[in-house]
Amino acid sequence: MSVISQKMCLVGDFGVGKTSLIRRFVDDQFSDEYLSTVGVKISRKAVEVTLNNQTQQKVQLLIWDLEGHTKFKSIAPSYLQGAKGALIVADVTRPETIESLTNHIELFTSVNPKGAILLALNKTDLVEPNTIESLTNLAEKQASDRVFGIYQTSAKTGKDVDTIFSDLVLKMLEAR
Ligand SMILES: Nc1nc2c(ncn2[C@@H]2O[C@H](COP(=O)(O)OP(=O)(O)OP(=O)(O)O)[C@@H](O)[C@H]2O)c(=O)[nH]1
Ligand SMILES: [Mg+2]
Repeated sequence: MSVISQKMCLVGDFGVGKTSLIRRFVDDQFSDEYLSTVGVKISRKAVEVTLNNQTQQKVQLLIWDLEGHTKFKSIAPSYLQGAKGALIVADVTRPETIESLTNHIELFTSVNPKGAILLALNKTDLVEPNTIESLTNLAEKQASDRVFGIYQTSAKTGKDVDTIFSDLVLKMLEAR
């Protein structure tokens, strides 16, 4: 079976849980400690997915963990180049991180017009279900047609973490 190499990026405001989602997916670990990412860190993971026509495909994922965006510092567009997909992350305990989803979506799409985007509303272990619901509605308003789904995740409990990565990989392969 041939192996395809695919690049994806994790994008979002600082502290929303980008590094934690990757750590949960790649190592199945979580830490409450906050070590802010400086620049970019690339992780690798081999996954196998089932395509629409039922064939198995091996994928070598290159997961680019980008440092959080702030009002004063936006991420370098060159980091996004060549990515077939992005996981754009917000933090349900900080609604302002949901409001900045639009900027992240626009930046990623300007570099990769055909790239697939998944929105992850993270840290759902910390808030009530009705709060999550109203924030999901807010996120829906930010979504463009490149966004194929909005997921509610927790890097702490592992909720939907494998799902966001595998669903994004499938969309990235479709867009090829
Ligand atoms: N309770 C809870 N805490 C989380 C979750 N995800 C991340 N955190 C915590 O939030 C803080 C920031 O997480 P990071 O993964 O470092 O966030 P980041 O988006 O990579 O941050 P930058 O690299 O600074 O952009 C850490 O203290 C994590 O332990 C989650 O799903 N639930
Ligand atoms: Mg980080």
